[in-house]
Amino acid sequence: MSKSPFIGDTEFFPGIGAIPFEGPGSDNPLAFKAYDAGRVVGGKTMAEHLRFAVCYWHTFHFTGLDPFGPGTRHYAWNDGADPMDAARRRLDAAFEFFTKLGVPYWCFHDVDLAPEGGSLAEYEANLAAMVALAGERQSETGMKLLWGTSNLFSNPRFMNGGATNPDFEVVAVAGAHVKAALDATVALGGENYVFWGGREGYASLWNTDTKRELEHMATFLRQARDYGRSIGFEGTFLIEPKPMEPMHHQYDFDAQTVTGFLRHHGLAGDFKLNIEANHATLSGHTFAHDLRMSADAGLLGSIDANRGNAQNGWDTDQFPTDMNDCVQAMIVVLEAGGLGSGGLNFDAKLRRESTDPEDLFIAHIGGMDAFARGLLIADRVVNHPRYRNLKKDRYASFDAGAGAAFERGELGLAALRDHAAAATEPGRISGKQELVENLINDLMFAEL
Ligand code: XUL
Ligand code: CO
Repeated sequence: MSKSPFIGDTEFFPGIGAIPFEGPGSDNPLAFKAYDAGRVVGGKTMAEHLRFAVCYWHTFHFTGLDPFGPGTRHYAWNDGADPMDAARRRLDAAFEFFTKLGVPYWCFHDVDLAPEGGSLAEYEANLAAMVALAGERQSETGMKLLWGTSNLFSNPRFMNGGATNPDFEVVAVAGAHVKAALDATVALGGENYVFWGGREGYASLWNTDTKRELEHMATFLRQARDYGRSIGFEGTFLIEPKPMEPMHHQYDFDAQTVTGFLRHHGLAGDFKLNIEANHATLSGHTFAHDLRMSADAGLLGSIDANRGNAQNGWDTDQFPTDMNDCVQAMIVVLEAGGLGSGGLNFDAKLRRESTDPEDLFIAHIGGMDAFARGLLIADRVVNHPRYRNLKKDRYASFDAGAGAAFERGELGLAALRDHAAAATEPGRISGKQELVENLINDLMFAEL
């Protein structure tokens, strides 16, 4: 592993070194207070549990543009007229950032890494050149790729969708881009491949054949799976649900919708879910709800860690700092047996008003500490007898006798009727919600 404090010729984050773990007593904003990569929790290190990733798009492209004004941050790697030159400088800045922060993984879209250029051939050549360079940077630093993806939503040609575009010519370009992004992901040893269907949905039912578009989506995903497997991709394909924005309605609405779709089309297993906190809340659920539904289906693949703003209705992609969210999320992850080949990718961006170079570090440190604390607290919760027994005891009537026979599907309505007729009126059994809520607060604020 390279010992140099930065990669390439230029240091893009001067004055900031490797972020140390200083523990809860520290008030250094550029140190971890809770994330101690090697600390063992429940038999695995924090690094093994959390598998943090930095995303390329928000971190190295997004300078603060919003619908009311341009970006507010100056990123030196964007300087210069030649887009491939900027791409190479951005890559060096990214690997400097990853290694100083001390995350093991990164994630990218094809067009984050390399400019698209003016033709399909140029797009493929630019991407291949940047992938070769990224491969070198990975071997120099030990960084790994959590997932790759193709951006089928920014280029105006994709305004009506990629895989579900009503024009076959656009579907063909989408296929070419997914092929190139899969090639890139395999070349970089990516452990997963993500589909976020930003424009796979509709703006109006008046002009959309939803039945046909959903069939096209399934066919496209099947072809992507088959191509990926044919070039040696052994990782997990991930669908990232989101209900809306940019479209009025997106087909991958939420975890349960995607689970039903994958099962209906025989794709579950090859495909799992990448749950993003702010997408779950946009669909009217909590982050933990969509994680729980995915885990229950055996399809929890990975997480895009961020948070929304409870007072508005769009995707704000803020860094995750809400401890209730992080604790609940990590409880689901621990109960699911971990994230497998997935990880915690910070699909989060700085606020437009955060303009200091150190803010990128501070934001990620806060997110990593929040999930590290979440892990420590969740580990206590799932091992606490009062928590463990609550659900077990609540369903104990199905463990034996008639309840177990019902679960096996052996009791019809007539048999249920006879059982009820022979029994007395059921008693009221408290749900104990407040008891468990209090327990979680007690465990949250006990010493870590
Ligand atoms: C958009 C979003 C994407 C996906 C990858 O809301 O979350 O960045 O994670 O395309
Ligand atoms: Co995301």
